[in-house]
Amino acid sequence: MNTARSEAWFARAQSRIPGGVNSPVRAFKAVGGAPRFIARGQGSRLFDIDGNAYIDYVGSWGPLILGHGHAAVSEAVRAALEDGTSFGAPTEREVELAELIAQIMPSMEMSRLVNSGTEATMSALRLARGFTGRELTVKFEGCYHGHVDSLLVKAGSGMATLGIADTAGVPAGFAASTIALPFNSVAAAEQAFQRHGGKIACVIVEPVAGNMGCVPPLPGFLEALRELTARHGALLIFDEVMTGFRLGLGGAQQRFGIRPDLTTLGKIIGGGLPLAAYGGRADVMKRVAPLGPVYQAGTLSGNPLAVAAGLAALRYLRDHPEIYGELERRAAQLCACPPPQVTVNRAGSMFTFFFTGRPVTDWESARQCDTERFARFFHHLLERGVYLPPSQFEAGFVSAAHSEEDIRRTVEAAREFFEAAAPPPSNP
Ligand code: KE4
Repeated sequence: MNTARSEAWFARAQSRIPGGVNSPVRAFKAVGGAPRFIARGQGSRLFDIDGNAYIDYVGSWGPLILGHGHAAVSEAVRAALEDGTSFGAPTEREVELAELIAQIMPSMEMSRLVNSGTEATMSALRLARGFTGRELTVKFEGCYHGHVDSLLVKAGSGMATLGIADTAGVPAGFAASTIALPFNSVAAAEQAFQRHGGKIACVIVEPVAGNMGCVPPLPGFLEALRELTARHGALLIFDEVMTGFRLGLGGAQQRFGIRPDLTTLGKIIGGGLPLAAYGGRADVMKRVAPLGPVYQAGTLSGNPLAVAAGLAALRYLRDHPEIYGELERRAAQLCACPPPQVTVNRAGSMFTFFFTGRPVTDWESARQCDTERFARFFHHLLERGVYLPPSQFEAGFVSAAHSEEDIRRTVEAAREFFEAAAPPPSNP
């Protein structure tokens, strides 16, 4: 496969962009080699600048559930562009989007639009602290909620101890306001509340984790978080930036029947343009400026082009509910019968092939994976025109544009890898 132009542009990019990319995971550091520079996307395909075509399971990291260049979204953006790009003033379609979100996710009685998932989670945390008057946050190891200072932490020495920064540049005090617990551990959550209960402002969780790879909640885990937060007067925040409109139109909260106090949304909500939101209980949201004392603002919040794209995408998903059954079928075909020493986790149309023979239920089990073997698998598929997320610890996504043939080709390429790598059968 010729990738000369991508390699040349990647080398050129290094002098002006850190690592040559505008988001770290895109640099292929976890799998090696040079990232592909993309010329365009269409349907389930990406096309790089060397003319290679790929079946795309990254989907811009989740937003493109309808596939690349969907007509409903493109036409909506083209029409909105005729009227201008940004006004810094309220527009009708922002109200229509807030109303549609409340219809789709009844827990989101009120919402505020922002530009990224990071902005959404950062704002939701500030609101939770402002509403409760408390300072501590509980999060879970392996869950990622954007590059919010206080959430870039790893667990302290023991269970339920205060966090320590997991990146340079975060003051110890910020990290110390966060308790990082093992995902899926009810016992750890109970212990944290026993120890810090009255000081915990909120628990923030990816209801299906996607940022350590795809790790669904064990039965009872989300229910326990709902009960614990209610009992102790803390807010439950579902970070549905990835799962919202992905696991079903109503996201994880619909799938698992849990009503969080606040929800953060991103990715699909913008139809591929920069748009995110946080929202939830009206009594909580009414503390947000200009109504209340919790400040949050944004120049391009509710941007007309992004909102037009998001409205078109969500309306299309609402009006074509059969899409979710199709996504389920395609993803199930892709993830059927994993080979030995591979654990496949899937929730709806998000999935991860973990290179381990053990179940993966939290970060501790995820990080045991053979990342070298994953990297070889990744490149084996890439060479055959199948583009998985370039990291063992990311979720892949099937879109409504992926065909039966796409899935068949992908399964065939994967099977070839596993058969080539399989030890010869022992003589009977
Ligand atoms: P953004 O700021 O990247 O829009 O959203 C942050 C975020 C918040 N919450 C969840 C559950 C998320 O998955 C994300 C971002 N996801 C990553 C993918 N693992 C974005 C890809 C990237 O960082 O380049």
